[in-house]
Formats: sequence, C-alpha cells, structure tokens
Amino acid sequence: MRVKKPHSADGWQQARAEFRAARRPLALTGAGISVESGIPDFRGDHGLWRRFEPEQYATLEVFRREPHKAWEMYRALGEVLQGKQPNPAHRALARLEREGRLQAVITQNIDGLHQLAGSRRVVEVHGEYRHLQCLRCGRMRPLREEDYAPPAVPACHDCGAPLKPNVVLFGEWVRHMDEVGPLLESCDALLVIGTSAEVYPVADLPRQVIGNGGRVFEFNVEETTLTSLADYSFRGPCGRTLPRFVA
Ligand code: BV8
Ligand code: ZN
Repeated sequence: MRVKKPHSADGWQQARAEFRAARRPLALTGAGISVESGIPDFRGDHGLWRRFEPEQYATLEVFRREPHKAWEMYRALGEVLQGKQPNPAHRALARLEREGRLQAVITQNIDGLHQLAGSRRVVEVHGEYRHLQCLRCGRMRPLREEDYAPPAVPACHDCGAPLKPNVVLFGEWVRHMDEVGPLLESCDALLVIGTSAEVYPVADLPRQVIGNGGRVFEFNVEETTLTSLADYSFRGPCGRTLPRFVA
C-alpha cells in the first residue's frame, strides 16, 4: 500500500517535505473544494444530482432533444453559484502559486472560485458557467440576468439556435487537454482535492502521474478510488487540511 495516512505530526512533516521537493507540482480539484463555500457537490447526499440525475439533465443529448428540460438544471445550478466566495482551500492554492510552489490548478469546477481567490493559471477542463455558447455557429456571449428567467431557453442572437452554458456536458469533449497533457507529463507531485474521481477522462489524470513516478496527495472527507493509489491521503474538510498542509 502506498498510502501513508499522516495522522502523526511527522507524517504531515514528511508529506510537506516531499511536496516541497517537487519541481513540477500541480493541483487537480473537484466539487468538494467548493463545498465549504456553500456549493453542494454532485454526489454527496444533498448533492445537486439528487434532484437532477446527470444522465437525465447534464448530457449533450438531452440538451439537443429537450433544451427546456436541460435549462431547468442549468438555472438551478446558476442560482446555487450566484454570489459564492472562495474558502481557505482555494486561497491556500493561490498562495502556493504566488510562492512559486504550484504551476497550475486543473479544475473540474465551473464556479470560478479559484480565479476569485487569486489563482492565475486555472485550467477549466469542464468549462465555466459565466458564458453561453451556440453549438450551431460557435458564438459565445456572457451570461445575463434574464437568461435565468424561466421558462425561456436563450436563443443565439446570430442564428437563433438554443444556447447552452459554456460547460462540458456528458458526451462533450473535455477542454484544454492539449494544455493538460504536457503539464501532466512532467508533473512530479499532484494535489488531488475534493474529487470523487469518477468522471472520465479527468479521473485518469492522477493515475497518469503515478504511472510517471509522481507523488499523489489526496485531500477528501471520504475514501475514493484514488485513496489506495495515493502516497498521502488527508482525511477531513479541505478548508482545514489544505491550509494546514500549505502552512
Ligand atoms: C467525454 C458539467 C468524450 C458542468 C460535468 C471513459 C473515457 C471518456 C468518457 C467516458 C469514459 N467513461 C464514461 C465516459 C462518459 C462520461 C463519464 O465519465 N461518465 C461517468 C459518470 C462514468 N464522460 C464524459 O462524457 C466526458 N466527456 O469524455 O467526451 C466523448 C465525446 C463524444 C462522445 C462520447 C464521449 C465529459 C465529462 C464532463 C461532464 N460534465 N459537469 C457541471 O455541471 O459542473 S461532470 C461533473 O462531475 C462536474 O464537472 C464535477 O466536477 C465532475 C466530477 O465530480 P467531482 O468534482 O468529483 O464532484 P463529486 O460530487 O463527484 O465529488 C466531490 C468529492 O468531494 C467527493 O469525493 C466528496 O467526498 C468530496 N468532498 C465533499 N466535501 C469536501 C470534500 N473533500 C474535501 N473537503 C470537503 N469539504
Ligand atoms: Zn448561433
């Protein structure tokens, strides 16, 4: 088992020393890093997807067939995201980057909280919710207040097709993998924070780092499929464990 659960103080020291020695450290984050900012995660019991089955709502197929139905979920998600602020976990990553101890944050989140916390290099592999995109003519425009007025489906100004949020739905290609590839190739230490590692192909990234001999440091409130592969697994809310690790 590669997992050293740093319960003891020296376990934390050892983990910090290993991370400090890394030359190309990266962070990979999921919905769990934003839970302490008041944004429920997807698979937790109060998760958004208890109300909206992902296969029902967050798929390209449903958007094309029944845009009104898809927009029910988009609206619910948008309301949850309004006005939310970064928490100490987001700020800990921004500090690492400022101190030259983190190259980039690769995030599955669409909430923009990493950028709000001051992170500069953020790769949003599942898109972001502040813009709407037209799949027919490619036009992109900022999200507007009235886009949330039910039951309308916002239409493209240029070609009239229904617009979707600029997020990656199931069945759509994830973004920026051309940038993520080289980052992962050279990564020798990956912080994996607040993700169930169930959604592909992003869930493969930590396994790629391990395959290249890199170290994986997991921060999660529960065990995941990565826990047994990780070098370190910090159990607890990352709003507490990550600032402690970074200190
Ligand atoms: C694609 C959209 C190719 C916006 C999302 C193999 C290869 C390729 C594809 C597949 C494959 N196998 C299956 C697929 C299809 C599919 C897939 O992976 N399905 C899964 C369900 C099996 N993948 C795709 O469709 C992807 N596209 O591969 O394209 C293609 C092209 C054409 C035709 C066919 C295929 C697209 C995937 C992206 C989908 N869009 N979101 C939005 O609504 O956000 S996914 C959604 O899940 C979010 O992006 C979310 O970030 C992501 C992952 O979830 P997590 O972030 O991990 O969140 P989760 O709730 O699951 O977990 C939270 C964790 O935090 C938990 O572990 C919890 O314990 C922890 N936690 C909670 N609180 C805290 C905490 N930890 C620390 N502190 C706390 N306080
Ligand atoms: Zn259009």
